[in-house]
Amino acid sequence: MSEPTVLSALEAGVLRLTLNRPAKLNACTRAMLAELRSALEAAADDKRCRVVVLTGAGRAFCAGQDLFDVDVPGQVPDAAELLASAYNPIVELIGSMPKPVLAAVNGIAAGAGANIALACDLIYAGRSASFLQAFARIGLIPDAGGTWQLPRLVGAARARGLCLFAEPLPAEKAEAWGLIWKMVEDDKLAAEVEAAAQRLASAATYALGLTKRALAASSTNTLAAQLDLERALQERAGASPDGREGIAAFLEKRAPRFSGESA
Ligand code: T3D
Repeated sequence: MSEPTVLSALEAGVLRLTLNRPAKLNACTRAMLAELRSALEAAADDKRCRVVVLTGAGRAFCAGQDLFDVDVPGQVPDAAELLASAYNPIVELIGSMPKPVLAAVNGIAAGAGANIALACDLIYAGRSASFLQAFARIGLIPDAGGTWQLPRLVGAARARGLCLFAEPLPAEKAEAWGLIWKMVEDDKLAAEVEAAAQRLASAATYALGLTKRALAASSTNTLAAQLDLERALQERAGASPDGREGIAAFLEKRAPRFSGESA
């Protein structure tokens, strides 16, 4: 049997998903996208999983769509179908995942690979990593949410430059521009992400999921609508076991023991 193109390991609340085609810089085949999608779907419903970490095997995070993975040699794939059936659901699953999703960008993240990383809640990158909106190089437009994420993360001017010039943005500059949460030295990346994942795996998972929802809604809501949404979500967080535990622990001057359970 061939090796899975997505490695999956769940330990102490942390699900690690590793894109696993290192010789091809983890370029996405349809098989890999299907494995990633089903792993994310399972993670969303799995109470044992409280954090997801997505990374790549070898020297790259992901080089985007595997440009050799075509049904008919010499023909371009049906991009609309590929996006609708594979990339878009993955980006939406990451966004709607009721728990944090961390990207550990261990090398280049190109094309849709960059934009899958940008869909994650917290993006850590090694110093040698870079982010490349490669699409213009091959006559395509940025997809997998790139045109939505980039202006919001780095502003319109930088988004245009990244997309139109299609040059790699080094991790250090990505951090300075606010594209990612943190750049760390390459040899510290795994440990840094592990520590963050463990910390989040013992946090109030339900409230973190609701926080993701509130932040996502803010880009289209009015202030009044957002205040309403915060009120509704806070009611649910406050009534949840972790909401009660958090306040009890504060009053009792002890560390909280969060279960991650929903209301
Ligand atoms: O119609 C649609 O497809 C719609 C969907 C679009 C979504 C997309 O993601 S489009 C964008 C696709 N990605 C790219 O255009 C990036 C292509 N890759 C590169 O430009 C370069 O590989 C990198 C800049 C990422 C890294 O360069 P370098 O010099 O470090 O590595 P390399 O030598 O180019 O690549 C190493 C191997 O990985 C090589 O294989 P080989 O020759 O050793 O057998 C190369 O062919 C393979 N590889 C890298 N990227 C891809 C790939 N193979 C297939 N597809 C790739 N995207």
